[in-house]
Amino acid sequence: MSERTFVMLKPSAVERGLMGEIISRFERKGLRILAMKMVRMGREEAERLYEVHRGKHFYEQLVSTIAGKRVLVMVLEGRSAISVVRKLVGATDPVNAEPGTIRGDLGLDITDNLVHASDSNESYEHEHRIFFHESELTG
Ligand code: FUP
Repeated sequence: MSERTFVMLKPSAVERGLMGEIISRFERKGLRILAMKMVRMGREEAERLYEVHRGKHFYEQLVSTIAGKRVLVMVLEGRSAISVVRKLVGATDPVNAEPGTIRGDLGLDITDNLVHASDSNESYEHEHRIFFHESELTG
């Protein structure tokens, strides 16, 4: 069943010039890029994106790592897109991420681990609305 997921390339991916490499992995897998834009992440948007982690020991660092920086946000579509993208991205901690995954091949830092990807349809619904209007996803 075709599904949509929200993906954000974090500041390190933008600054290190890894956007093309990462996007091409999604494209080669067969996922369709429905919408994509570069934005400067506001503090409030960052807090909304990481709402579920509020109160955790790494929350403040997580928010300040992306707030005020350029990120690339996108909506991808395809068969089981949510789980497929998370497999391509790899384990949260790049130290444990398998070679062949984005974090396994390209990352080392746990907080700025290159990519954020929705972990459920509920997360997708919450996350994509922070950055996209419904009109940007149609047609
Ligand atoms: P993931 O879904 O793989 O991005 O990972 P989580 O939702 O568990 O974590 C969200 C973000 O918090 C990740 F980008 C990494 C960061 N994080 C830390 O910085 N320290 C931790 O101990 C756990 C997660």
